[in-house]
Amino acid sequence: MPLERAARIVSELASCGYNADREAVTKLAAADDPARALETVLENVDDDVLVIRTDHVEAAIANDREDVTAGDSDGSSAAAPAGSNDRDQVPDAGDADPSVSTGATPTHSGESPSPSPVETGGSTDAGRSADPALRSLEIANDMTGESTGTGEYEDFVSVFRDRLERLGSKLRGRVNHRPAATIEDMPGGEEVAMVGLVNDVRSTASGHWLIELEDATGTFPWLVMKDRQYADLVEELLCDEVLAMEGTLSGDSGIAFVDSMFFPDVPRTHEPSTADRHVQAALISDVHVGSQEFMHDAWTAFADWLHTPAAQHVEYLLIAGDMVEGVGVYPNQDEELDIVDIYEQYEAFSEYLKLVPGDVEIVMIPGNHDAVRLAEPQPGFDEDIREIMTAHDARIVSNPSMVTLEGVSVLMYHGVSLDEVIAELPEEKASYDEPHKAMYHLLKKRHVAPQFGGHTRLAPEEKDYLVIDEVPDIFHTGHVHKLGFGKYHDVLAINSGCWQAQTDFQKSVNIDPDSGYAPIVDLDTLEVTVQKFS
Ligand code: D5M
Ligand code: FE
Ligand code: ZN
Repeated sequence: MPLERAARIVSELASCGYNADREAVTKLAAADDPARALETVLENVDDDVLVIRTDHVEAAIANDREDVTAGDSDGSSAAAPAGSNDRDQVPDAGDADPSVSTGATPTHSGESPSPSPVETGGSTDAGRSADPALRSLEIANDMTGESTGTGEYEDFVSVFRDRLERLGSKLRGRVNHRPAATIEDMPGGEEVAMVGLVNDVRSTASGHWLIELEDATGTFPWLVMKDRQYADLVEELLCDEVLAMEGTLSGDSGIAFVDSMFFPDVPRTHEPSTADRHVQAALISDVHVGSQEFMHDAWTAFADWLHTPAAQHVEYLLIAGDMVEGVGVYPNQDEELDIVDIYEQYEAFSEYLKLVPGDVEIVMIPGNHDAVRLAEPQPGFDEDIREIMTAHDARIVSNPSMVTLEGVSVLMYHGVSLDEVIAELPEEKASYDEPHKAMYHLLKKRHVAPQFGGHTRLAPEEKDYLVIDEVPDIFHTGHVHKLGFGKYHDVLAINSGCWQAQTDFQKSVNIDPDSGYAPIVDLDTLEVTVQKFS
């Protein structure tokens, strides 16, 4: 079957270290003797070529014809090219075993492969390389190479000052605020408001809530009465988030009773931007190459699918962290490692990335399993690791980063703080089963990791890169290995699943991961379809 043939060609090229244009694959699959054509391409292509293009295939086919007419037809098969011995981290991609390609066809839902041969699409197929000039990809908030923090006390002061300044500016127009130090000198019984960081949340003996707000001048206590409508909001609060409170001072001006609370939030008037043409992005994360649980077959099926006509509009691939399983991330993790060397993990990951068509634009940020500092913001990979992954010319940026694809802004963040949001908030407001709802809270707080000192480690920088300054059109996270998406004030929140089957740890705590799914976003409508590959 031609589709399988195309998929097998991709796998075979990858096993020899090559990526390929979609059109080149189509041409190879359409050749009279694809195996021979492939072999000729591999024999003739220059050593420095990383991506096989149509002209390589055309040259090879022409070359081959000449050879055949010259009577040289040994008929040897190229079904299983050799030369993959130095790449044995990528299991059986080069095998002649058709199982590598079958995954592409039957496993995904709703998009049954066209029964018409791929050849008919041929080189004029309106593939994703039709007009690369229509693409645009911009990156903002990338702090790679910009880290200035040394972890000193002053750095913490400046990062929190910046947070309060920038998030406070979204609130100051909405309340008649006063600095903490001034409030205690105001007459008792007055109306008062303050913008600050949540310093502490405590329940009192009588069941009310005491919230300490801090600004640059000091702290002031605010009391939320248990029977007030805002009592419900108190359980959503995280330490170090920025908000505004409005209320009435007690008689001795020692405390204020909360009447209203304001969050930086996404304005309800927010209107997302969309692309001017039908183009799609695949949003994934948590590949975990190097783990025994990495799902080779699902990934291969996904990559094969990307080469089919059904995926021709997928022109961007965003990967939100945890490319590899890493080393020493959790206690006893080594017992579940398939590849124990971190560099070899990236080498294997790079081979898997080569299965993705060469004309798909890739952006990746690191996660907590990757080989960069654990504290956030995490800079993009260093040179050693970039060099391993040069084949695809991916954009490697920090966690978090704002990526704008044809006018559609996507805030990419790995998602470690989601564990915290889920742990702190009541189940109906944030749970592993509905990870997008946990993301809504980060949007409301306009910060990807508000709470300092818990799960999420923060590296203080001059500026708080974790503030969500501009409202994104799409918010993309991963980390919790659960697939979920939905809209919050018209911002599309997507938490991608993973490419790792359930680990022993996850089994022990009853986490049932969503493995082998690729959510695909239409950038012209912001609609999501989910492709399943496992
Ligand atoms: O995270 C995958 C998910 O599983 C995320 O919600 C954290 C959780 N997880 C996984 N392993 C552990 C251990 N050993 N302790 C605590 N939490 C864990 P990932 O970043 O892929 O490991
Ligand atoms: Fe992960
Ligand atoms: Zn993670």
